[in-house]
Amino acid sequence: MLKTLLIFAFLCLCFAQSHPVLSAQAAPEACPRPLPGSVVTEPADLRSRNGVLKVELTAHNAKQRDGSTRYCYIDENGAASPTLRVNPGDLVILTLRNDLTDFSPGAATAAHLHMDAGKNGNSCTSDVMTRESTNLHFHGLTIPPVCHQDDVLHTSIQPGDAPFEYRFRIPENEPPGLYWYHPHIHGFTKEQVLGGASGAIIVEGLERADKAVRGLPERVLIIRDQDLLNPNAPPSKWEPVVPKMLFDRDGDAANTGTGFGKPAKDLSINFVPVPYPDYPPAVIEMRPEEQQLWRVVNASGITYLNLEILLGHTPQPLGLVAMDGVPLNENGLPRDFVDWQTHLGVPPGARVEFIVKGPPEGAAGLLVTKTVDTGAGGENDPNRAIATITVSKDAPEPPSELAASPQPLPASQMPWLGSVVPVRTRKLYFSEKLLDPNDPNSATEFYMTVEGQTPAQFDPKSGIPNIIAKQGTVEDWIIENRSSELHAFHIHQLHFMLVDYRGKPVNEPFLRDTVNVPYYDGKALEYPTVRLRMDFRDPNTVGDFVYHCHLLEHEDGGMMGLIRVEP
Ligand SMILES: [Cu+2]
Repeated sequence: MLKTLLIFAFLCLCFAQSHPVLSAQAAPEACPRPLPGSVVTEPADLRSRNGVLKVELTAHNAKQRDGSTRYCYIDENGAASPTLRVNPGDLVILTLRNDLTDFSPGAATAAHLHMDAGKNGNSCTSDVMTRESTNLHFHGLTIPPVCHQDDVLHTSIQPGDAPFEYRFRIPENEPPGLYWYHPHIHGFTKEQVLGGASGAIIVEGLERADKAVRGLPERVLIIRDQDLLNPNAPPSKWEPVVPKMLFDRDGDAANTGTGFGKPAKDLSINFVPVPYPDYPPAVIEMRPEEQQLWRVVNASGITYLNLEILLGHTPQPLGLVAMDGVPLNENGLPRDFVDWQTHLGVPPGARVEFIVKGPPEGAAGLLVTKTVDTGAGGENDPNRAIATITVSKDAPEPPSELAASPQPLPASQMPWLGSVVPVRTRKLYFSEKLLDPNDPNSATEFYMTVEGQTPAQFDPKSGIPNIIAKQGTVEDWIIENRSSELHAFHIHQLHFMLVDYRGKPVNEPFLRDTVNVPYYDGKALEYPTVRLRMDFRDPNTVGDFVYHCHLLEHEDGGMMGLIRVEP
């Protein structure tokens, strides 16, 4: 009898394997997500061993009943969007397999086109960028912009291509902190990132740079955005004002200027959705008055965050220690430096790492994002809850904890960026143009232009750099915003220092890789600007790479430029 059963089981297995329909039915749901109101859990941690982090990721997507498409990275153990934990000097060997499907109407034709176009089968030079192409950008890391490392200009992996190997070394001098990975296929980045294609990278050792975080339990929180689950719902009755619902030129809910109303996108925290209009908060469990390090990525496609933790109506102190992957005391501020704030603005793409103290026993906190004024042409980012912070003595601890008595990080060998004289100053500007100037609802073209050049949407095929810089130098870039909405300037491969904001010196004593450029209000005599000190000293910055707005519909729409750093 047993033998018969075994044979039967074997037959079933063979049958299932040769009949994709059957095996598909048995397959688990692709890109599953927690329900609204769920407890926030940490992504799985993948740690390097003996100086090597080996990981196999597959990019999946799945069409939902509501018409949206989810994207996810699944590793060889089945974990979704794992956190890659590396030390400076480690070798990363990451293979990426593309299992994406183009679910758009007319997809079959597009698929055939790409199979012809991508015939050379070389993911380094395929140049084919379609809805089902993918690749990876390692946001914030100073690694070379070349194929198999951090090239996004030509590297494109198609479904059916052999698994593609990324192989790079984390620089010995990479500052410890929070970085992230996401696809960067020109024209289709927004769709994949909104769908959930992103994950965290941690360069270990923040506790070596800043004593204040030693021994703290740490949490990785990835805040993503996605299309509204309830786009037609009226705002919740508790909202004090019901603003007029307008749409911006991208088709998203426009900035109402009230802090209320329909947001452009829903948010999620570690994939727990917090949908409009009631924003049922996710749940973060802590022990009473426990201190933790929260490492937050704004992995949104277009949503600005302005994070605050409320206890009752009182904003709680947030102890900022690192931004965009760089400790705030990188430039020699005290070894235990903490910048205590009550709210933290985080543009799309940026990261903040801060100390949080849990509410006292019997109380609950609320993690919220406060409204961000994105300008008359910007999207609506209203006030809304993200997660309640509940406390109990036996709340589970996060799986990772920073070392309690590490070797202090040696001081940086490089002179501080703020004290280096720039070799030149360049001016670049963000602008937008309606295709039909008489029709405010016509499509928008997005530009990022070097002053003196003709505004043009980024053309990945052109290969002609907009800027040529020399490795070993430092330059000042003035970024101007001639449009009526906020943009987030980001450059690959390097960090910069914010020198002036709106023409006023700020000389921030720390570094960023993503910064807000304030919008033009239509009245001021001059367009608003920021001045950035750009650091091309590292040999890893040699090559061709991009700078762009990190609001992904702007980036996909052409608000991007090409820089060549010559050796
Ligand atoms: Cu933008």
